[in-house]
Amino acid sequence: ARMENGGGRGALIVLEGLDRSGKTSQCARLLSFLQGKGCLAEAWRFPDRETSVGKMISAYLANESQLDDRTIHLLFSANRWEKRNLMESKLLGGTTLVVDRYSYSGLAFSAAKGLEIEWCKAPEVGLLAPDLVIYLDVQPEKAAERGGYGGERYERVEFQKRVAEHYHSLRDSTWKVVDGSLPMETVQEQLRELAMNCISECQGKQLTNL
Ligand code: DGP
Ligand code: NA
Ligand code: NA
Repeated sequence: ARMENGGGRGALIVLEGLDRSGKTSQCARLLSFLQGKGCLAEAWRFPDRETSVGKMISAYLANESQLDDRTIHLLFSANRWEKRNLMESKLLGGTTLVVDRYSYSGLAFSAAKGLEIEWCKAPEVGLLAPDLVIYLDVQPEKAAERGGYGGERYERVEFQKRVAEHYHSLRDSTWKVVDGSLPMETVQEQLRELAMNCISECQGKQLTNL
């Protein structure tokens, strides 16, 4: 049966976690599940490397360019700002967005470099607040054993350990922590349940800002 949203808004669902925590594949699976249920849904990701700001970020991550820590922080934030209006109109139009990384990545990664958390938060204020943040919890050492690790700037175990500590301190009531070391299917089942509950619960709630 088609999942009716009664003309209501879509949910803003964010997945966060360390590099190689499994976010990207879980987002893709969650999207097909939701679409299979007849739910209007799209998968998004940040950084969005397609925009001109995103291309600067991508070059930085590939170590092809050097940027001051605050400068790259603001570019990551700008990359979310340039998508804010489209995001809002999709959500208000009833589309649920499953987003691979968001402002919490901005805070956790930049704070792990030593930037002050309050300074890091400032440019995120006014972006849309997620209805649900799912944190895929994987030990930094375990994540490092997964394929493809080590290709980009931040993919070093010592650094990811600091990122994990900052993520930990950011958790609030909208966060659900899922053990990302469980089998892929088990993780997916938990994500499906969290997402379905969130989609029905957000109907009566206003979209708000961070
Ligand atoms: P991904 O495309 O999901 O692998 O992300 C690329 C890398 O950039 C990853 O190491 C996480 C990091 N990252 C994502 N968003 C931000 C952000 O807003 N600020 C900083 N400093 N790093 C970020
Ligand atoms: Na990565
Ligand atoms: Na990813």
